[in-house]
Amino acid sequence: MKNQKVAKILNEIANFLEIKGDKYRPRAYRYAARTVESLSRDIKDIKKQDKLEELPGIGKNIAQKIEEIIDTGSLRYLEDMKKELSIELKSLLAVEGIGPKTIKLLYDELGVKNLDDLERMAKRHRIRRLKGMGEKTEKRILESIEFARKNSGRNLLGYTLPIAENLKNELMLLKVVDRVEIAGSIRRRKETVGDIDILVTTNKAQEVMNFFTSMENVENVISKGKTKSSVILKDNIESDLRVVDNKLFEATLLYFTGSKETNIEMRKIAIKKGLKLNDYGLFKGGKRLNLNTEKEIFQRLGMEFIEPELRENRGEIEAAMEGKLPELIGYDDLRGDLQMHSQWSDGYYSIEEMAIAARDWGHDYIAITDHTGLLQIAGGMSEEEIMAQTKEIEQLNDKIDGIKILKGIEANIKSNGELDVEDGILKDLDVVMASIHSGFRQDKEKLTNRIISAMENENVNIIAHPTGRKIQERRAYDLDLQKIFEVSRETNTFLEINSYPNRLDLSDINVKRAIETGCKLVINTDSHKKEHLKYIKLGIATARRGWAKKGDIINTLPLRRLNKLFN
Ligand code: DGT
Ligand code: CA
Ligand code: CA
Ligand code: ZN
Repeated sequence: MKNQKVAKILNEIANFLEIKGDKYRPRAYRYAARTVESLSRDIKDIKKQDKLEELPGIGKNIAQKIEEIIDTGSLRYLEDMKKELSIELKSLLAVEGIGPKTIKLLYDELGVKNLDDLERMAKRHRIRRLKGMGEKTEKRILESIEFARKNSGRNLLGYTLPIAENLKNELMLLKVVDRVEIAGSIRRRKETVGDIDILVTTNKAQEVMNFFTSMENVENVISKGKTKSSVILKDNIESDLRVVDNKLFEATLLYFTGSKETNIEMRKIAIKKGLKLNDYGLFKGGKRLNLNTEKEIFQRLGMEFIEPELRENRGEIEAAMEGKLPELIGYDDLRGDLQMHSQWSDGYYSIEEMAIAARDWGHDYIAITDHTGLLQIAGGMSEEEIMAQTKEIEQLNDKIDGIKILKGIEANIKSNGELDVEDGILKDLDVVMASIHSGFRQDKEKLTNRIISAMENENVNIIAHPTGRKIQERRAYDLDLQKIFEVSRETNTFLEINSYPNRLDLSDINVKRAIETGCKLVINTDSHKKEHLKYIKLGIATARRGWAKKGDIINTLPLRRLNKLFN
């Protein structure tokens, strides 16, 4: 977490410097950020050993800034720059097609500081007149402002969950604390979350509040009360802590897990049964019923237990009333991971290192799916390299016990729908993934047909990150998804749930639609480092939020049956 945070701050400095018109330093900070991001060791340890300056791209000046970030959780230099410019960089960057250079132009020429300014200027057609902008760009900016508004201020689940779990662990260590649970959108595993909601039971509320508001990771205390406190963490996210009676714990947990919409529907059902539901439990005629678990409360309302991931008022209440909820895929049900990268393209580790890490994680099989020729920036492999890699994998399979490495590839779907690797090579591989990495802006029909052509290639097994969206960064390509789901089912080409924190692609809603169409899906991490293998949990969470059962996901199968499916 520390490494990521340091890298984030260094990148932010680069952005601000760029807006100030600095020519060279932005590049230096970005380079340093990349160095920190790709470290396999904790930056704190490197600092302790006084070896920061030995890292590539990190000189005395940047090393001092990193030390300040590690020591204090923030950086004076950046805070000053933020005050000086008062530009809402994060939300502006969330607008599609806008980078630091454009923000500088918009600020210098039109005084744009935030999304409202941007929208006003676009509507007045002031943007199209700027150098290098044009009518099309202006239109695209207007279209994606809503997207940016919706996203700014929210945090990726994948980066917030570990912070929340750390808080939970720290609170559990307190002797006076009995039970701790993360609630809210994190418990529901929503892809982005607004804050970290935590619930505890204790008979020493004051002591817990004192601890919570003075933890090392607290930047700012917003409020401190007997049963409720809120703080801003140094990770730049708010956390709310609520203390309840032991007996009320699960009733309150039910309420604080939400979603708000689900809560409202459940309250209506209670009313229909002559009961009242609130954050203290279920009441009849003013008297609290002695129901102390979520399960008991659901049961008394005539419903099946609804897993937190389903509580979004998307039909789960009706299904629970009718006893028709699916039995969701479990967090331990996967046997393998079919997308990851090695040093053969843009991964950080050798195939052997990835395989051993995956085995230790508990997988029975993995596929190594490096990029191919067209993707030069990601070190795409030539056909000779693909064949050489195949040999290496065969040797490793003889050498390493306890995991089977499948020979895979992530081929590019070219703008005409063909792949950038010959069929003669693809047919000898175990797993062929195809995906779009360029030409995102084609029209809906072209993009849809590109993916369909790839699915119709009999060598292709999986379409990776099918919609190309990046949360808070890039909208999905314009696709006729329903058609893609149908062809996926007919051709037995499996769509991926990519588990990477900013992808989660297919999304929960699209997973549900795909399954309703009869598609089978695959959950992969797209790991570029062994440290990414853990993101598989996010993919599983997305599958669960999309109502997926174990049988809907092909990598729950043992290898023999999986291979049959691919042939
Ligand atoms: P977030 O933080 O925006 O990602 O979403 P949540 O769902 O975590 O929302 P949050 O933190 O505002 O509140 C936590 C839970 O508390 C929410 O999921 C349901 C419950 N809650 C909050 N406000 C209301 C409300 O006005 N009515 C009802 N019925 N429940 C509420
Ligand atoms: Ca929340
Ligand atoms: Ca909250
Ligand atoms: Zn990819």
